[in-house]
Amino acid sequence: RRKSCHPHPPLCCASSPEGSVSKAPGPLRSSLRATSVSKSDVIPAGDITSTPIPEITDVFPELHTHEHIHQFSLDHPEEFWGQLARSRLEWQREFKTVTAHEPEKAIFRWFPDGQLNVSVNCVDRHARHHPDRVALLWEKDEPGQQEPITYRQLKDEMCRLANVLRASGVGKGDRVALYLPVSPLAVASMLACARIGAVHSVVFAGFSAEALASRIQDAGAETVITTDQAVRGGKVIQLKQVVDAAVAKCPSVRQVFVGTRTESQVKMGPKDIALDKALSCEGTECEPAVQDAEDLLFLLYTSGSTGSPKGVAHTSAGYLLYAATTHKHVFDYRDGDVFGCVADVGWITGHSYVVYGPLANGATTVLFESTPTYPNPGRYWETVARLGITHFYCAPTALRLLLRYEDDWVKRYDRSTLRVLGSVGEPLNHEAWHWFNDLVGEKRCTLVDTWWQTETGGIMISPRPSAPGAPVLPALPMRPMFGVKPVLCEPNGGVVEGMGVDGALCVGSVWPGIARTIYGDHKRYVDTYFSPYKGYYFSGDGAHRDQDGYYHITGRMDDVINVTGHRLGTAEVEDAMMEHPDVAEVAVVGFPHEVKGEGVFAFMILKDHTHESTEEIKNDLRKLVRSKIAGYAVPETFLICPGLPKTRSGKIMRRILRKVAANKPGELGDISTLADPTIVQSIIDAYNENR
Ligand code: 6R9
Repeated sequence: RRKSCHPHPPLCCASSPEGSVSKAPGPLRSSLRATSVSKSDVIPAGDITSTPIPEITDVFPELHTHEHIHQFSLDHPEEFWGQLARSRLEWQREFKTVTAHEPEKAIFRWFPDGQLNVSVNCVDRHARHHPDRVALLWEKDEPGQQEPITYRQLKDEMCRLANVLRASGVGKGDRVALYLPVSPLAVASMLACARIGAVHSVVFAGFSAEALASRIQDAGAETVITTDQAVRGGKVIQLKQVVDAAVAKCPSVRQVFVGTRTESQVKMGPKDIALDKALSCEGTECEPAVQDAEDLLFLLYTSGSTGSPKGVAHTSAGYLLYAATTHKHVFDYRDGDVFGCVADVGWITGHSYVVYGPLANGATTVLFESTPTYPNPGRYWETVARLGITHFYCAPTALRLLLRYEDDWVKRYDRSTLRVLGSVGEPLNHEAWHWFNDLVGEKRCTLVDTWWQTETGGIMISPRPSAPGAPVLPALPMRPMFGVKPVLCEPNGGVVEGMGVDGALCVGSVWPGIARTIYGDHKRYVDTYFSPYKGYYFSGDGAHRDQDGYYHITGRMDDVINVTGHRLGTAEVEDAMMEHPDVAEVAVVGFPHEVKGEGVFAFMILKDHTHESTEEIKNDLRKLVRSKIAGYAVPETFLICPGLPKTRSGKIMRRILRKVAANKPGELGDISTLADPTIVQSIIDAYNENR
């Protein structure tokens, strides 16, 4: 079926005949070759020819202060975002209308009559102005190895890949599942989808075959892109094998493109296509699809409190504008900076601040494939020194892990290039804030604790942007972004006014980055985000507004827990555990964990007729959760109890279990509404015996 042709040296992957993977040369696939690139090779100094992105005060010179601009963005969202969209994005057809929302149906439309292609905005226009500027700096898992990819190279590779997809029948609106390591191939694949109007669904390459399969099925994806293997922290992960197992359960899949990361021999089946060979047949020009502003750009699956993970759907222009604007103004990005966000591309942080935000702004963005402690706890800071990183954006869980090691792991590396530090994913506690700010940033960098969600598309609350010189306080995200109006609500739906108050964190404005729906289930979107508090978007988090009007996040209000920055629905873990034949009932809660933020704690009742030893059962359960979801979802503790605390209507009172799991039996509160209050003491006894 496929053309046979002379192999170009492809950028991403090796060409591979059926059944094996050959060793074609190519800059991006020299994965195991040591490349020593000096700092001067990778820093894009001297090639900055385009006009830098204006500061917000230059865009709105008639508004004199930050406060005025923020207020203007809330009072006149159409003028505010319209002006930014016109000046910062390249349109195929200019929009006339800025918004056409139907709030009562939770339908939001930004720039509905405008047309643009996201890949042109992220690549072509920069390749036109500064083709030799480094777009991607791939920090590979193998210590000391990096590969710079220029905008010209990225454009060529993206186009080749887009041509491969098009030639294979992938068209506008088709969903493509990406199961890939953090690599230029992952970025090129996302952009190639955008180029032809296909919708990518990146699945974090740590998810199990079953989790991948359910995401492929929900999206109805017919095409998958993966690699032979992945390497992370020196360990090999059998990506292709996981995909094989997933695809076996997905009849919708008709083709799997297999790129190369490690040059291992992988078995190729009838649906598998060697990506390098396919790429070598295609040229480096690819006409971009004409895309409506509201055409889908991607789906990203995330956990909710009930049911299966939901496909959060983002569209093109609004998402891109919001990712680019927040990247510029929260991080004070300037031309020539080297932006280091170490998130995996499988999470929203990777989408918005590794790929779309930085590339829309023509930045040099780092792709970090490794872990914070490989080969040692100095990895992050050694990378900062070697690549000349100016912005370092990571998760609190990594900071809490690293601060346990000697300060020398930080101090021995030159961090003088750093200007801005950022944190995302979970609350940043004081100890980690000070370690990051004082030791890593030497108290001279700006540290932004950024609060946002998969559903918000980009940063919503963060110390910057703000008035010049405005204070940054430890361990809270502080201030709303332009266009964002935080609202705190009471359980009865009323709005909590004033300062020094707590409530459910809602948003009372419509910003361009808001997710438009849950794929295939708009009702669930409405029910989850717009029904709890009428007229507002509900985040699922609680917050405190302090005396100065700054926001503190108090944590999730639903049954979602946050383990090492990964969102996990307790119901997902319970569902997986219930598949064990010896488990009668189970309730999973989160508990405070020093490094992970939250750990998973499982209370369970076993069936009477169990023959296996309880240790065997626990081992089986670990395997089960790992295979159904992922390693991070495996409970730290399995506690066998005689019963669970239930109300008379049979609802498990999780707040009691949370207190037990946190070892705070003195703070149980009122337990009189339980059907059997005596059960609580027997659970506490079981907990104490288990310690
Ligand atoms: C970007 C991202 C979203 C949930 C969110 C909240 C928690 C994120 C936070 C934070 C406290 C911060 N969260 N940032 N909590 N302070 N700065 O993480 O998206 O994976 O969808 O998670 O993460 O609970 O609701 P996502």
